[in-house]
Amino acid sequence: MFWNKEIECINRDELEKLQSQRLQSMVQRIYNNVPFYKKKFDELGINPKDITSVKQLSSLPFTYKSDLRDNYPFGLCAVPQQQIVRLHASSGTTGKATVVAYTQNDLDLWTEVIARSYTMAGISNSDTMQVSYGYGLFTGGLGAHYGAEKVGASVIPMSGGNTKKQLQLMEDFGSTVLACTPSYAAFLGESIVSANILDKIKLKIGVFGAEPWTEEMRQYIQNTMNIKAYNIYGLSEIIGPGVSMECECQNGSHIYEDHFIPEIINPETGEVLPEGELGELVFTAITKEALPLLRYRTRDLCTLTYEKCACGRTLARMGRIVGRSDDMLIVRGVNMFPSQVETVLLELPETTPHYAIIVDREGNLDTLEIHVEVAEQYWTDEMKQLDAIKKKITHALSNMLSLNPTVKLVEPNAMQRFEGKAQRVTDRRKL
Ligand code: DLL
Repeated sequence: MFWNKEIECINRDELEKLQSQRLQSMVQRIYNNVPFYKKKFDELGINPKDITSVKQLSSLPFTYKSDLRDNYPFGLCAVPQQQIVRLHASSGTTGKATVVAYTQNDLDLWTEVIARSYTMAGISNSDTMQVSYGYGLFTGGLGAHYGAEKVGASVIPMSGGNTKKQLQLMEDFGSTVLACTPSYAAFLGESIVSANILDKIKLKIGVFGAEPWTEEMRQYIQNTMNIKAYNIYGLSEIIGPGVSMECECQNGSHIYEDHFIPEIINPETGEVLPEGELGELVFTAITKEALPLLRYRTRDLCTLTYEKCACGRTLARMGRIVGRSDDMLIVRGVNMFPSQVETVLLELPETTPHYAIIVDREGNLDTLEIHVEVAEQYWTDEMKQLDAIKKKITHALSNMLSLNPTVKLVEPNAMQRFEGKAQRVTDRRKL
């Protein structure tokens, strides 16, 4: 069993003590072993020996994704190459990949936090887990894989894609748990329904993450596949999936604070925000050996609460990621997030969760086009009926966004499906 009650229900004063000890030793380690951090500390006049409490965290410098890129590939590693046993990388839209390294202890830690996560969702050795995240440099596949083995589940290392085979093995092997991105889950769900095999599959739990998804998307997936869907969060730079996970209360995701210290900051000023305020999530990985990042700027926007959860856990909970500070679109001066579009569309029965947002510029004016796929049962050759649907969607989107988008209706199954992370926004203004 990986229900680590001693830690997950820990008294918060005790937790603070543990975090302080770990932070103290981490700060010393990065100062001694990573020239990048030594230089930063020296420039700021910080003596690592003076850092003895988590209360001092906000006085320490941030680490940015650009720091990893500038020190590509291994410049921020705190251990010699001989101790590194695994490398992963995440590719961004621009520039070089972000490389992350693991020692054996880091891999054990990763496996442990995923095992704790799966246990939180009620997954055990009685389950068969289909891992449909990509295996490879992306941390989704292998992360889920080792964690699932640790809880004793029978693991099917499917990787992403080949949807027909996914359904066949799901049926033949009796998969009870599905692990993939929410957008692929939505697609798999639709494929199960259209193949008319819902009564032949045994899925009961889904653990989905790697991209933002809304509560409406959760309902859509749960209803299509008749499962309970859980949110798992993480990022390669901190460890991969398993930085936080939802418990059965599904009221925020518990952060494994014994290893990853969260902060919410104002992304403009860097100032730490009070509990409950929306801002950028920052993590310090206090126990990682190969890549112990200090105050890493995730760019993910969410809230934090330290209130004890109804499940008994005292670990901080993060709200859903509402967007990334670099995902926010400013259209005609108005801030908008793709998740707002998803919320609106999934509340309307006429649409599917497959959509695209296209921002462009005509002259000096931004244009916003939203391509919306019509649900099969609402598609018709009657222009009048389609016009009414379009009007309804435009009205709902305009209300939510305070913008007047041009809505284009797309026929059922015509929008692109994604097997990994979905790419829904095209901003032609930047091209
Ligand atoms: O996506 C790790 C992961 C794999 C998490 C599988 C969960 C499941 P990266 O490729 O480095 O790592 O991307 C990290 O993905 O900063 C968020 O913007 C986004 N993200 C990950 N999980 C969630 C989630 C993996 N549950 C980036 N909700 C993060 C919203 C998420 N966004």
